[in-house]
Amino acid sequence: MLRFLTAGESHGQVLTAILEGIPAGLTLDFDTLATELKRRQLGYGRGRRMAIESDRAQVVSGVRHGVTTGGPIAMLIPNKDWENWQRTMSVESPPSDDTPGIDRPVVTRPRPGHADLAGLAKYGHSDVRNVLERASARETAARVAVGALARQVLAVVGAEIVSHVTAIGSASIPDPLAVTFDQARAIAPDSPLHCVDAEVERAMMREIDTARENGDTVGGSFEVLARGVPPGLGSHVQWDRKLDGRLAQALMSIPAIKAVGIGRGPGVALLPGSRIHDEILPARGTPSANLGVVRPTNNAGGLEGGITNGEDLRVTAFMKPIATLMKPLRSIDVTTMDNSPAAIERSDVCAVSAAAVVGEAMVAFVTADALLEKFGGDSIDELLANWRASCQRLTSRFGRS
Ligand code: EPS
Repeated sequence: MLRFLTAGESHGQVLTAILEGIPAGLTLDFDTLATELKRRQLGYGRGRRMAIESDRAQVVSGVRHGVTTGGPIAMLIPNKDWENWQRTMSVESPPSDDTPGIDRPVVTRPRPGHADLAGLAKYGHSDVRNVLERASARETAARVAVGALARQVLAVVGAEIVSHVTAIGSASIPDPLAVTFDQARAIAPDSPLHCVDAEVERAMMREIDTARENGDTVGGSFEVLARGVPPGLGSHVQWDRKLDGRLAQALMSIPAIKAVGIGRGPGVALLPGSRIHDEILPARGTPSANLGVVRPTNNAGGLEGGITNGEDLRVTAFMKPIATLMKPLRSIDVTTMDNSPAAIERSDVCAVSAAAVVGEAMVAFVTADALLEKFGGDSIDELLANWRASCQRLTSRFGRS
């Protein structure tokens, strides 16, 4: 079983992730870890915080001489901005006289759409900061570090994950399912919004500009694709083993994600069965054949009955606009319960392209978990031996090439 926890506040000293269940014997690529964290920081519409941070994960356990031991892997991502927040975020009370930074006033005006009001009520706080610091999407940097290691497990069996942004506000690509894995993978790493269509991307940037000019924010959607995922991950036999359910939960847990679609997603409700279900044709020697068959369409997004069917996994997540508005919405002051505009915290106008990188990380984590569940995961050698045996069984049964 693969599992992880994160800890850390947006302006605290450090973000922490503990990942347990990575098999022993995996030679880690630390450059990939750095690259993934960098990718999450990019994107048109991000705020000033990203100019301050240059996220790096320090691996402090579970690895010796570059190779995993099978023990829990702890990673630390320092928050550079903490230097400016040491007094406000001090763990000890009161902060010592020589602690640098300023003492910021308490936050009392909850932002509609953020965790502020519900969190304040639930935990009995009087300062919204006690909620917002942990609810901040800054936490997703730790998830991307986790995902970067999960990807390396998937790479052992040749599985890869990419993403592309499908909509920002009203600017969208017409048919996301028509975008191939290779097209999504070919997007330049420094592209402004990680969209496959340059013209649509310009329209997306205009949506962000308009929102910024209006003191507003804008949401959107992104699709995550996984190629080379072995057939047979997840199971139809019990509700909590269905991989589509597990993926949806993982993506929904990303801040601001309000809906998840598998394959054609909500579009399946609009078309008859004859146009939704992906027909099964004999492969007759087609080199790309999977399970000895060809599927002319992939509306199912690589999952049938909650089990991977060997086609590309395709999952879309829909993100609401960020809750911090420079032209704030109506709210209250929780000290007086009188009308008051919501608080303004430094924030992003749009973070959909960053969320796509987080989405890849969550898909990598869930898929790697399901992979280890099926093939066993104490060591990479064990995983590989079981996976190869499974490939052989499938080849002799279905002629998989
Ligand atoms: C984020 C860091 C945060 C925000 C953003 C994402 O930094 P700060 O609060 O210092 O500007 O930019 O968080 C939110 C959008 C949010 O709603 O909390 C990051 O590292 O991604």
